[in-house]
Amino acid sequence: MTEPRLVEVRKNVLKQNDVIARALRERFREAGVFVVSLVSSPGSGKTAFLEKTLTLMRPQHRVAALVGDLATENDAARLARSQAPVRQIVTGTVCHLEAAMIEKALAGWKLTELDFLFIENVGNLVCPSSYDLGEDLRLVLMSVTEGEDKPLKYPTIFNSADIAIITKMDLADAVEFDQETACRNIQAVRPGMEVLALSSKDGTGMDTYLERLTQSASGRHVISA
Ligand SMILES: Nc1nc2c(ncn2[C@@H]2O[C@H](COP(=O)(O)OP(=O)(O)O)[C@@H](O)[C@H]2O)c(=O)[nH]1
Ligand SMILES: [Mg+2]
Repeated sequence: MTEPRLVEVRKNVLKQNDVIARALRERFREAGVFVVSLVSSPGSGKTAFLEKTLTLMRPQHRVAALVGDLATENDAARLARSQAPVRQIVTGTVCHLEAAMIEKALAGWKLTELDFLFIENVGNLVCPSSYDLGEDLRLVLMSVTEGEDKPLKYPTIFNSADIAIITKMDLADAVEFDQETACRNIQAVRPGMEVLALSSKDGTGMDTYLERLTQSASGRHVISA
């Protein structure tokens, strides 16, 4: 039986994305830039976490960010407070970033002048999982206010990521967040997955995360001290 046409079209789009993502990965590698992407549901704290990351890293590293949203340039304005170069990608009706959007947004940027490039994806726990962006590391965020069961409900996004980040730990007690159950659920869908818990608000856990990040990057590239 022939496959429905819709499936065929989707497969071609994904294949096309993979070709561009592969070229991007090669460009990033040649330029010596370590690329980290962030995925999560809307409101999990991606922008707050990224602003904190850029601010803390900027004294030692050359950092920049791309941020995707369906509408507005609000997040780019928030991230720009870190003084790092930032560009907004407005996707309109598209619920995820694609490799071609990254390629276009990078126009004019000298990648060799960067150590780290961060990409904040559109807030969505479904669509971004299928699209490779050429990144070295993909972080999936879940906040303590979302409930411990999200990994069980959205396993694919956890499977497409390298590290799970539990955010808003400063609110954990107030919402009776059960970290043990959350971690067990993450391990159920992705055995062995690395999990970091932190707060962008009070800075808890940021040191461990930044150390982890620079360690990964130094394993791949020579980075500025
Ligand atoms: N208490 C607390 N609030 C946070 C934290 N991180 C983000 N928020 C708040 O959560 C809301 C959504 O955060 P935002 O960064 O816009 O999430 P995004 O949609 O994933 O980019 C904002 O009101 C933030 O101030 C955190 O670590 N602790
Ligand atoms: Mg955001």
